[in-house]
Order: sequence, then structure tokens, then C-alpha cells
Amino acid sequence: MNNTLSIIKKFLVSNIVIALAVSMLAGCGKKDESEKLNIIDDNYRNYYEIYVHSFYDSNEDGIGDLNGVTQKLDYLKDLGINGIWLMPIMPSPTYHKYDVVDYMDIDSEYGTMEDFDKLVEECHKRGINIIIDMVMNHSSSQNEWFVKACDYLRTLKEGEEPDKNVCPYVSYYNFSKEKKNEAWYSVEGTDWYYEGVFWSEMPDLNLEDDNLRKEFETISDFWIEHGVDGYRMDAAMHYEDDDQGATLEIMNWIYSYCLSKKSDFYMVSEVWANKATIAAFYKSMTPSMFNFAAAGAEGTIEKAARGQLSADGLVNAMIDYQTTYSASNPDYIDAPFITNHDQVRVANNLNCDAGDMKMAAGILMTMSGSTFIYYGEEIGMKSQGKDDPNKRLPMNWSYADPTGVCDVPEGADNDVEQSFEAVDAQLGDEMSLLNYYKRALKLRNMNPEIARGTITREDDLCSDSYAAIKKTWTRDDETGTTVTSAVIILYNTSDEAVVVDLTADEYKDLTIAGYLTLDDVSISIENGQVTMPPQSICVFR
Ligand SMILES: [Ca+2]
Ligand SMILES: [Ca+2]
Repeated sequence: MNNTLSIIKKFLVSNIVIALAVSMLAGCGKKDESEKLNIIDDNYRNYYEIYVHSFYDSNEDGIGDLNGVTQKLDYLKDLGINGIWLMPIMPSPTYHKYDVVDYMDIDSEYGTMEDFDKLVEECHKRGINIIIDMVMNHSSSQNEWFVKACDYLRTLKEGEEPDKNVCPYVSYYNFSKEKKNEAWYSVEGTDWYYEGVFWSEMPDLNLEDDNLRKEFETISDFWIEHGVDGYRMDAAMHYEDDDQGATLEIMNWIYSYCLSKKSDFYMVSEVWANKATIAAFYKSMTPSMFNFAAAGAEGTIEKAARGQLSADGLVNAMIDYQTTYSASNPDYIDAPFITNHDQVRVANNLNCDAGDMKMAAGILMTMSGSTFIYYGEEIGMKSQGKDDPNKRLPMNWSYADPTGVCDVPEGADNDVEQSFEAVDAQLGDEMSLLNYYKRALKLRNMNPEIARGTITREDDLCSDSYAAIKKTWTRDDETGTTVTSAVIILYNTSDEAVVVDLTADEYKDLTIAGYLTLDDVSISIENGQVTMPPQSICVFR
């Protein structure tokens, strides 16, 4: 179901999977690690969300930049990432840049178009796709579209109606003589108002206007020509706040346009809402919505990680997402994440409990779809309080070596105490959170069924403290032959070891394809019994 026609580009897989299974059965553990990876070039990817300002500063001006991202691609590749999402990179007056002045340029703080081209080239060399934040609900009030529209309104005589044939920009935004609610602001020097749902300096765009659509088609041509592989759609559910049908049509229009220009174009949309609303937006027939139901302090992942949700509850939630989202779009690709740039970081939510944080990472990395890691999550970075800048603090590359470490963004605190080591120290510690993430991503990259398979529940392997699912992946190989493979994923989310019986006929031939434990305890099958350490995950074939 997740794997039909349009989405999947190449199938390099099936034979490697079989070879891998055979080699592991034979106990062949000395092969080069890279040989076991089974990374498929489709739109199921392991993404990493980057706030460029706080990631890596290549020229010592204190601000992270595109060249800094390029310099850290090997770090990301080594982590197991094969997609990056850049938060807004276009010219903007704010620290967060979610108010765009020019949709076809790079903010000078971050670098140049040449730097961007170089970044894209270096990403693609490493098999890393790059998606950019496309902020289409609103522009900056300094965008020349808005400036010209307001200038034009100021030229109108008393009682004269605006004419889009004279000034097309007047239809790019929502102007009215009536202040409809608190989100409508006065156009200075006129008796007109404009809509700005998020902020007065973020006027809402009118995406039903044909001329504006042509602008975004030209903008899409521009970025696709510069090599982007997809968009992250900011505030997608707000395109037409009073008309969900119109918003779905807008999402479908921009996706269809981009797909017509690039046949494997990816799009993931921010619909910050509950499961039912996310499902409604899948009716746009665009590939992905972030799974906000699984994210954040009250989401499925963190609740299961801290033991508030049983293992059984966890796998039931996974199946529920699949059932609910696929009913709207059978080709959907789920987009789970633990937290993003708008949320309190997982380290805070889980009280910096390394075990719970590893469990959260393990759950995420065994979920279906394209996963998203927010930069710094892999080293357990903390946020502070509820203010956004404190959720976007500089990446802690090293506490000893300041090279590349960025200044805090405007409005953030300079003295946030971190609980975990920086990247350099964690890389050298096999039991660190960072190395757990690497193992989790490797497990995912070795077993493509984890992202792509259809989930069924293994009732006989489910209880409160442990539970198992099967993920079955059916696809056509390059010769057109239908190939099916499956993995079973067993979770012990409890703080106690559990013994699970695998002697039943359907389980007795299973072999272990990989596992995730909190420390260096290994998992093996002894006389048909598998002992699962506290907070562990095991993948069987
Ligand atoms: Ca810089
Ligand atoms: Ca809007």
C-alpha cells in the first residue's frame, strides 16, 4: 500500500536482502559494514532538519551558513541521513526567516546561490536529497509584491475599487475595507485592511489568484533547476483558513506542478493538528504530512518512551496511523518525528533520561515513512522555556573547540546548560546517545521494509510490556517481478527484561537481523526464547 507506482523510483533491493539474510544465517559477521546497508533511492528517507543559522559557521561571523552545512555533510552521511530539510534560506528580515522578501535568492547571512548550488552538488554526491522550506501561506511585509500592492491602494481615489489589471499584486493578498477580525491590519494611509494570521508583518497570500500561482510556478522552476528534491510546506493548513477544500486544491496544484517538472518531487506539509485533521489533508493527494499525533511531549513516541503508553498501545497506534492516513491517500508516506523547531526538545520532555531518549529514537527509527530528526536531537540538546529562539540553539559540536560553533540566535539565552556531551565527545563513546542514533539509522538502512512495509500486528507476541508487528513490503523489481519480503519488529518498552517465546511454527525459523539496546547487552535467540533487555527493540527476518 505504501509502495505503489509513482513513489518508488528504483529497486536495487531484493537480491541484496536475500543475500544479507543468507550471510547472517551463516553467521558471517565480518563483512564490511557498508555492504550490509540497503539504501533505496526513493522518497522514503531519513531526513535531518537544519536551522542553518545555528548549525555550522564556516566563516567565523557567528552565523551558521550554507557552506557550513556542506562541511558537515559527511557527519550526516555517517549518521545514516539521506535527506536534509533546510528551514527557510531566502532573504528575510527576521532571525527565523519564515517571512520571505525574495523567493528566488539566498539570504546573505547564509551565503549565495553559488553556495547553494555547491551544497546541492555535494548532497547529491553522497546520496542525500535536499528539501527546502517553502513558505507559501504568507510573505514578508517587505516583499515587493506587498509593498507595490499597498502603494497602489494609496493611489486609489475615494470609492475607487482596486483593479488587478492595473496592479496585479493587489490580488496576491487579502485586502478588505472591513477589519474582519483581530488578524486584519490597516494599510497605512488608506481605509483598507489586510489579513495577517500569524503576524502583522506576515501578510497572508491569496493562493487562489492565477497570477500569484504563476509566480510560485516560476519560483518552483527556479529551485528545481537548482536541484532541490522537494519542499517542506510551511503552515499548509492555513492557506485558506475558512475553506479546507480550497486549501486541499492549492496543495494539490503546487505538488502536481512540481511533479510535472520533476517526476520524483517530494513534498511534506505542516498540518499541526490531530490525526483526523491530518488524515483530511491527505485528501490533497500530496505525499506526506508530518505526524504531529506521534510527536511532542504528549505524542505517541515520547509517551511510549517514558512508559506512559504500553508496548501494545504503541503498536496499536502505529497501525491506527496506517489505517487512518491510508484511507485518505493509499500512497501516503508517513512523516514521523519526535520534535521540531517549534516544540520543546525531547531532552526536556524526558528529563534528560538517556534510556528514555534512546527508546524514543529507537521507536522513531522503526516507524513507517520518512523520519525527521531535528538537529541536535541526536546529541540530546535541550531547549529552554517556551520561546522559539531557545528551541533553536547552536549545535554543540564541541565544548573544547569553538570552530564552527554558532552564536545564539536573536532572542535566545546564552547560558542554557546542556546535560549531554557535545558531538566530538559522543562520537568517541560507543554508548552515547549519538551512537545509539547511528545504530538505529543503520538498522533502518539495512532493512528497507521498516520504512516501506505494511504493518500487521503479531497478536501472539503482544502484551503490556512487549509487542510485535510485521512489516510486509511488496514491490516489483526491475524485471517487473513481484517481490515480497518482511521483517518482524519486537518492542520491549518496559524497564524490565522480558523473555518472549518464539517456538511457535510461524516464528521458529526467525533470525535476528539487528537490535537496539540501551547499552552493550546483546540479544540472541536461545532454545526458541529471546530475552529482551529493558527498553530494547529487535528486528527479525
Ligand atoms: Ca557564517
Ligand atoms: Ca492563509
